[in-house]
Amino acid sequence: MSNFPKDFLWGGAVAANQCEGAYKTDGKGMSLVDILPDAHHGRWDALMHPKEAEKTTYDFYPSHESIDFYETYEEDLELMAEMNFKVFRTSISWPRIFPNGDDLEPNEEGLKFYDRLFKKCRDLGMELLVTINHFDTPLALFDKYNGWENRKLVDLYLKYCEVLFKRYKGIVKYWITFNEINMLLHIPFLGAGMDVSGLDENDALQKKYQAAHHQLVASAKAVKMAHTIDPDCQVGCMLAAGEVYPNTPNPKDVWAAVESNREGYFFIDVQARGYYPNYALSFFDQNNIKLEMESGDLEALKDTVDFVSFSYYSSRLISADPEVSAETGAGNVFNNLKNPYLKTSSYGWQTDGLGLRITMNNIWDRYQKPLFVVENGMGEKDVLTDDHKVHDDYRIEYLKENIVEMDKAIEDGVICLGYTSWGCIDLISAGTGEMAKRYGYIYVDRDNDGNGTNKRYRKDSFDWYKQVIKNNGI
Ligand code: P53
Repeated sequence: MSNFPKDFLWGGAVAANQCEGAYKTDGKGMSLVDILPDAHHGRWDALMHPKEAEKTTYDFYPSHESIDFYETYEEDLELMAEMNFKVFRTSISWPRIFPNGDDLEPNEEGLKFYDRLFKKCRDLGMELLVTINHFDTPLALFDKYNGWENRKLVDLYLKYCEVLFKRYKGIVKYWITFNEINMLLHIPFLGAGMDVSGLDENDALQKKYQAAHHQLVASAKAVKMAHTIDPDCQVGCMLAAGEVYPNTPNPKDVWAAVESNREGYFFIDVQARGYYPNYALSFFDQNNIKLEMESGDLEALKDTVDFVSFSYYSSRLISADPEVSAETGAGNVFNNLKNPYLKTSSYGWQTDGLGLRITMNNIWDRYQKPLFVVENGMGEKDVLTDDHKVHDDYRIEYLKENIVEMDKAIEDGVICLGYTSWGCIDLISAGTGEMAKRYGYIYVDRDNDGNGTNKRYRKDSFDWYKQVIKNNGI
C-alpha cells in the first residue's frame, strides 16, 4: 500500500533552454543561456561575468542544439507516455514568443511550436505543467535593461503572460511563474538576467532584492491575470528547496540555519502569504536596502499562488564557524558543507531521502497550500553498453529513496499534487552545460562536444519508473 492519492500526477520535467536546441529556428531570439559555454570552457566564470562572456567567442555553445527536442518532441513524448506519465513539465522559451522581449507582436511561429507540443501531450493523455520563465529571459533585455533590475521587465513579462494564458486556456492546467525564484540571489544572470559583477557586496544585494521585488510583483499580477482569463487553471511559485541543517547543536549553527532557510523562504512567504515578512523588512533595514515600489505594489502582492512547487535534490548543511565553512562543500550553488551521514554522487551532490520528507513537512506547515515536487533526481555519468543498455541502478536507488520518503510525507498529512523528476530525458545541465551529467530515464546519444547519433535508448530506470507509476508509487 502507498499513500499516493489516485489522481497523483506522476511525470517528468525539462526546460526549453536545456532540451529544445533550434536556437534561431522560426524567428527565435537569443536567450541568456545561448551565450554560455560548457564547464570545460569557463561556464561558471561566464555566469558570474556575463557581460564579459557576451563579448567572448567560444568554440561550442551547448544550448544551440542541445538534444534537438524542437525536432524530436513527438517520439520523445511517446516514450514518456510509454512510462505512463500523467503530467509533463516543460517551459516556454520567452525569446521564441518575443524574440527581443519588447516586440510589439508575438512571434506566431514560436507559438505554433507550443501549439503542436501541447497538443501532442494532451493526445497522449498528459496534463501540462508549464514554467513561464526558466532561466531564459531574452538576451536583448539583458543588453537593454540589465534584466529584472529594471521595472520595465514587469510589463514585458505580463504582456508575454497574457499571450500564453489566452492561447493555452483550457490546455495548460498548471503554470509556474518563475523557476527557482531564489536562484536570482545565487546566479543573478540565470535568475534575473542581470550582471552584478564589479559591484560591492551591498550594491549587489540592493540590485538583487530590487529585481526580486519586480519578479514578486510580476508573479502576483500573473496569478491574478491567469485566474481572470482561465478560472480553471492553477498557478504556482517555485523554490530551489532543501532544508538547511545546522552542522552542530551549537545555537550559533542553529541560528545560521534559520537565516539560511529564510533566504529561500523569503520569496515563497511573499508569493504564498501575500506580504513581505517582518524578518525581511528588518534585513533590508540592517543592510541599507531600499526597495523602490510603485503605489499599488503591496496591494498587488496579495494575489497569492494556488500551489507551492519546488526542486529538491538534497538537504544542505551550514556552520556559523568560518573555519568550518571554509572546508569544501557538496553541491554547486549553495556552497554548503558536506554531510558525513549522506552518500555523495560523483558530481558532489548528496542523497537525502528523509530530507525530502522533512522539507515537504516544513513547507506544508508553513503555507498550508498543496505542494508539487517538480524537480528531483540524480545527475550522473552513464555508460551506454555495446548492446545499447544503461544500467543505472544508482539512479533507481536515489529515486526510490526519495519516493519512499515522499510517500511518508503524504502519510504525515502533507497534500501533494504530483511529482515530476528532473531531466526525464537526458539534457544539457544548467550548472555545468554538459551532456555528460545525465538525469534521464531516456538516454540521448550525444556527448559534451555535440557529437553522437542523437538517438534515444531506454535505461534500466525507464522500466523501473514505468512500474512505479503503474502501481501508483508502490
Ligand atoms: P544541473 C544548480 C545550478 C543551476 C540550476 O542542475 C539548478 C541547480 C540546483 O538547484 O537548479 C535546477 O543541471 C534547475 C534546472 C537544473 C537542475 O536544477 O546543474 O531548475 O534547470 O538543470 C539540475 O545538474
